[in-house]
Parts: sequence; C-alpha cells; structure tokens
Amino acid sequence: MDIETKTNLWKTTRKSKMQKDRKILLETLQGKPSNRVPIWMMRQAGRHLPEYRELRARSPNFIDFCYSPSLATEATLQPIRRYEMDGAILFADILLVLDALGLKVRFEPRIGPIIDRIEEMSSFSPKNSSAVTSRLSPVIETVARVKDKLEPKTTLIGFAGAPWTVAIYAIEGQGKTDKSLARLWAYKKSEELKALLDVIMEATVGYLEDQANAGADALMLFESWASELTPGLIQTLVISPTKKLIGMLRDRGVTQPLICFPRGAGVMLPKYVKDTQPDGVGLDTMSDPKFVEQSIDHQICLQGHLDPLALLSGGEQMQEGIETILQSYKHRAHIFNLGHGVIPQTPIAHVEETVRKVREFERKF
Ligand code: 1CP
Repeated sequence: MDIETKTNLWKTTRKSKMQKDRKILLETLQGKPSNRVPIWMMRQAGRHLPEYRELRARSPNFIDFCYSPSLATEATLQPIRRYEMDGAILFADILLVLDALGLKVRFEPRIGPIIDRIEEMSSFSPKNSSAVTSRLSPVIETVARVKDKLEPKTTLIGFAGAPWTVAIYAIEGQGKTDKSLARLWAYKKSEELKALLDVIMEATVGYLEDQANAGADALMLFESWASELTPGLIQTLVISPTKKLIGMLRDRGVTQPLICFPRGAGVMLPKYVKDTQPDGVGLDTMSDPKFVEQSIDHQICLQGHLDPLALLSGGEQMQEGIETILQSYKHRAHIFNLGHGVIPQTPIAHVEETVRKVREFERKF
C-alpha cells in the first residue's frame, strides 16, 4: 500500500471513529440536532430490569444503595448495556438532598419514601454546606466512576429535584399525598416556605456544580409536582426559584446544558420556558404536540413524551404513540423519552422495540 492510500485509510477510519464517538444526545441538547433522534428513558434504571432487582437485593436499604458508588455505578450502567441508550442518568434520588440537609429519609417497600417532616422552619436546622457536600460525596464519586466507564458516545446526565418538588417531600413527609399540606404553606406560611426553598436551592446548586465538575455532560432538574398550583403560585414556587437556581449555577461557571422537567405545568409551560430559559424542556404525558409546537421556541430542545402506560401495554397503540411524537418534532431538536418514568411492570421487549423504532427513524437536517 502506498503512503497516500495509507494516509487516506487512516483519515477515513479516524473520521468514522469520530462519528461513532459523537454524543448525539448532548449535541441535540446544544441545538445541533442530527438525522437520528437520541433516546433515553426516565427510570430506565430500576425495577423493570431483573439485573437491577438482583443488585438491589444486595442492599435492602435504598439510601445506602444510592450512597454506594459501586452499586450506583452498576445500576446506572445496566440500562446502557442492555439498550444502548444515548443517555445514562446518574443513579441516585432527588430526596438525597433532604437527607444531606439533615432530615431522615427512608424508603419502605410498597410505601415509598418516609421523611422526618418539617412542621415549622424554626425547628429545622439544616446542615451547613460543607456537611451537605461531604454527605453527598459518594454520589459525586459515582458520577466520576460512571464517566470513566461510559463509551464516549453516551451522554452522562446528572440531576437534582427542583426546590419546590423537594420542599413538598420535606413538608408532606411522604409520597402519594395530594400535596395540600405543602400547598397550604404557600398561603399560611409563605415566608417560611420561601426560606425552605432557599435552603434547598443553595444545597442543590452546590450538588449540581459538583456533579458537573465530576463529569456530568448535562444536568436535569426534576419538578415532578408543578401541577395543582394557581398560575400565581406556579410563578412564585416553580418558575422564580428555578430561574434563580439556573442563574446561580451559571454564575458559578457551570456551563453544562440543563433540561428542566416541569411535570404538570400545563398551560403555564410556555411561561416557564420563557422565564427560565433552559436548554431543553422535559414534556410530560399530558403535553399536546400542537400546543408545544406553537408555544415553545425552536431554540429549546424538547424531550419526551410517550405515555409510560403505552410503553407498558405495547402493541399498536405504543407504535402510534411513538410515531406521533417522532413526526410532531421532526423539524426541531428532540430527545425521545417518556412523559414520566418507566413503570416497574413494563416488559423489556417493549423498551427494546421503542429504542429500535426511534433508531430507525431518520430525519433530514
Ligand atoms: O425500590 C426501589 O428500588 C426504589 C425505586 C426508586 C428508584 C429506582 C426510587 C424511589 N428512586 C429511584 C431512582 C431514581 N429516582 C432516579 C435514577 C434512576 C433512573 O431514573 O433511571 C431518578 C432520576 C429519580 C428521581 C426521583 N425520585 C423523582 C423525580 C422523577 C419522578 O419520578 O417524578 C422523584 C419524585 C423521586 C422520589 C421517589 N424516589 C423513589 C420513589 C418511589 C419516589 C416517588 C415517591 C412518590 O412521590 O410517590
């Protein structure tokens, strides 16, 4: 082989390797969509995977599981190995921030999280920032370990709960409530609620900054309970704190793109996006593609939003659901995901089929 042929061959191999190594999820989020739609799923790690159930059996205490870098790294990587998702979401939980602030958090089988709830702000003395950082350090270690093990093409997503959603758990003391205790604070203890949101925000900013520094390529903010609020309260409890949090992150030099998921924001979604200016917005199950298309600026990447129950059910309706979403957003930056997390009873074959269908879909850019 002459030298010129050799050089050309090397160039072609290098180019195809570079293509192969491209983080298409990250690029899409940065406003550079390609002809393939990237895919990952909320709760892609977790109980629908037999390998997760087996791993989890080794550490019956869920909080200890989250704080174990080796177990959490393995749990993060399991869905990547099985499905080759474009994004790996750090295995942790939004409630770890409350635990780090000094509230006892435990997870009861079949009940969910139980938190030492706050009745008055005056009786809550949050741990200082160095204690919070130290308690959360095993999670940061997980980020570094996952980053080390991931192939270059996979985007590592760090995350935290948004202040209002995390505050709800601190006030309610458990999941599966109608959140009225927390919503009542907005009327009866608005100053205390503001102080609580600020405490959570401060801890969350440091936590996300540490995740970014440890290797997270992108960050996601889960506002799982933006629903059931008046437009005025969405503004004060959801939009303003999120805007402030993003501002604080950027002031600290965190440049990673941010996906915000205001689940249940409904008609307030456009205002949320306009005011907070995330790089990407997570759409929930209820989102209407026409409304989204008309009201969300094309500079913002969309993420979502197949109904997790359609994924569980499979069949024609799942196929139609996937197709509708792919077609609706084919002219803009879009990351395929669910409208909420994978339900534990979801058959693996349905997840595989969804990944295949999304991979086969080609857009023209
Ligand atoms: O039994 C088990 O193994 C625990 C089930 C479980 C898992 C797998 C919980 C308890 N948390 C997690 C991991 C988790 N939680 C991840 C990483 C894994 C992945 O997504 O693949 C993430 C991103 C979260 C985030 C999270 N935790 C949210 C926001 C997203 C959402 O679902 O809206 C919320 C609200 C939580 C709280 C929480 N943790 C666990 C449960 C059952 C709940 C919900 C409690 C409730 O309100 O009912």
